[in-house]
Amino acid sequence: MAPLSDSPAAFPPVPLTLEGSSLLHQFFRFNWTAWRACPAEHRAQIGSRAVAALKSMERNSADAPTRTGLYSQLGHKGDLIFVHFRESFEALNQAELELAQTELYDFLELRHSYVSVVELGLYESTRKTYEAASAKGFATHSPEWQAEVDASLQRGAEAMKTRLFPAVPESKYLCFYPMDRKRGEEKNWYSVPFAERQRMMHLHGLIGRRYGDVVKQIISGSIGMDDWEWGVDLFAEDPVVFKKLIYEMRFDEVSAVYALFGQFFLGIRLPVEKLGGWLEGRL
Ligand code: 76R
Repeated sequence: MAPLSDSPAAFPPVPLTLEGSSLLHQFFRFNWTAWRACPAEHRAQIGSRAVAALKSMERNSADAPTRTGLYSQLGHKGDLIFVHFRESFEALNQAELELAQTELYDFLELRHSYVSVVELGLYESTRKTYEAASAKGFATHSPEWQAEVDASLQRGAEAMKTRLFPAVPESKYLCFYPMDRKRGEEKNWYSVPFAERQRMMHLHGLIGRRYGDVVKQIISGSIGMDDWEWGVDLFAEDPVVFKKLIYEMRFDEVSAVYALFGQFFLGIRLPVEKLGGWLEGRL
């Protein structure tokens, strides 16, 4: 069978994706002035109650995977970052509401947030999936064609379960930023033929893989959910690795020509049990 053309009728331009955990990033400024104005015994009580509440937010039980990561943030953009990974948007909103019930919340000023869902882009297998469905003689977007595609996605979701619903990595450093693919008059990612995008994403993956043992990357999609198209979470033991990886990627076509970036946020992992010390100025 001849390869499918890139014409939209034969081959949808959108790559298949698998979606997993719902993600909420919250960036807070801590009101140190109000905190210091609070009597010491009151502070101790608020702190220990917050630790108790946040512990169950961090993990379901002592040996369960981390589902909310707390970070001490560097710079003026904020002081505390909460990264919530949940199985649904309801559960995410529940975590948000629970946090708001703590007395500690009275000292937190929400400076920024980001809502997204873990996304695995399937540039490599999309073509095969579409071609296999068409090879059976099904017209693109017909119910039979859609059933083939859905079955393939179902198998993918099963195989990728742990990547779709990851724990928050325990790495010491977090780097988060949102990004878009360009939709300019001259350079528009969304009008580039599929095969060309697939080629570029393949090269992107090759660079990324060289950093695979020092960086854990979690890409989340946010089209229709927040102001940018993707959220990029990078986790590493050495923050310089973020700079090296992102610098190298700037020279890669898909970033050099098609990427637009939002604000960058950097945090140092703060296990909840250390929050009491943090509130007294100790990392
Ligand atoms: O998921 C995979 O491992 C498969 C290959 C792969 C995809 C599909 C991959 C690998 N990425 C994918 C998708 Mn990525 N990634 C970024 C950035 O700062 C920049 O210039 C770009 C920000 C980094 C640092 C990074 C790192 N990636 C995406 C997408 C979705 C695009 C789409 O679908 O059009 C975006 C926006 C994006 C951006 N990527 C990797 C990494 C790393 C380190 C890897 C290798 C992971 C590994 O193999 O362990």
